[in-house]
Amino acid sequence: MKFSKFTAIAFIGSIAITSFAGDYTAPKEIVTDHPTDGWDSHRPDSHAPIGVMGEHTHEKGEVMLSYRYMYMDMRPNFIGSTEVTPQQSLAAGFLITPTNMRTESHMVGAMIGATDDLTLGFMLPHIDKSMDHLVATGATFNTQVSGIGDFKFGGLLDFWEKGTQKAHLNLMVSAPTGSITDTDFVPPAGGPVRLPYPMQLGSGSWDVLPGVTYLGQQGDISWGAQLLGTIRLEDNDQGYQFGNEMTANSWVAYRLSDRLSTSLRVTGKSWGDVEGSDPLIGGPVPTARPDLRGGSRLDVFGGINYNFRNGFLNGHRLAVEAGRSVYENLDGPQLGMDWMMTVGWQKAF
Ligand SMILES: [Cu+2]
Repeated sequence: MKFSKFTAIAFIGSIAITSFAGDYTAPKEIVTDHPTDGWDSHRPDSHAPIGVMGEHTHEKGEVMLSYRYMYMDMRPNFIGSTEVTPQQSLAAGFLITPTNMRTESHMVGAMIGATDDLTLGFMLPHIDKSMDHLVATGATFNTQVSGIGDFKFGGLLDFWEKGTQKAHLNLMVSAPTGSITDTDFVPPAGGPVRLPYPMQLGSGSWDVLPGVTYLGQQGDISWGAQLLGTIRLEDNDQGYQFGNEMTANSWVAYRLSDRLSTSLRVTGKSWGDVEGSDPLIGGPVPTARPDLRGGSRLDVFGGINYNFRNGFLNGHRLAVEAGRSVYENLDGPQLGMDWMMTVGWQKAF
């Protein structure tokens, strides 16, 4: 997996080059076939970078389907804002430490314009997680889990529009459809045990995801900001709840043509420790400790949106975004986020 990040960069680069090549003969000035005085929903950057969710709304009667592939690579461990080696993580009082975690997610989504001001949204992920460990004896082992995550649904409510700027409220809910009782074979335990908190697929609780999103366009530039919370409404049936979360996204995008835009995004995220505990989650490993789950971090992403404007794929959108963490402060030892990417397809009908 060592050269995966270069694979990602190469992938983005090749999309960019292909797209630039495709647009090379286009006239210098951007000619849009959708002239509008207000918000232009047809430009490539009228959708935020693909790693942002719930960032645009639809007009009454519009339906949009989407698919996102997400990959996240987490390493190394942090104690506070200091990176630590696996040996230093063990020295903090553990017999086992995680060394790397990889999360893959396939997410299908639908959006429906119920009225001109209310868009309904639905998202269901399928998640694969894999975690590598080092034991104090020098042995290593891996655990894996795979399945459906939490189903998210709700509404996006437009409440403000002025010229080419607008804002909406995010009013989503997360249902506990992801498992929180997954097990895998753990060699030091000599058998299958319940996997620790970060390896479970869902929160186990009903959560609300309130937020507010602001968007603007001017000339070839567009920008946006979004504040999103995750509030756990209850303890799950295993006796705990994950920490509440707060995410602040801000981005700017540049429209290179009627089809192609590039973006830069900065995201700050903060999340709490696990409250309560699952009596079946244990072992001398930091991931089993409810008080070593919280943290905050700052991520920076670069992205590309591409809007097919003719031919067989007319109206389809493809987008890719990749980034890495530039600052982390974790209750640790806890694995930090090294890099992640999202590739997405969207089509409105
Ligand atoms: Cu949409």
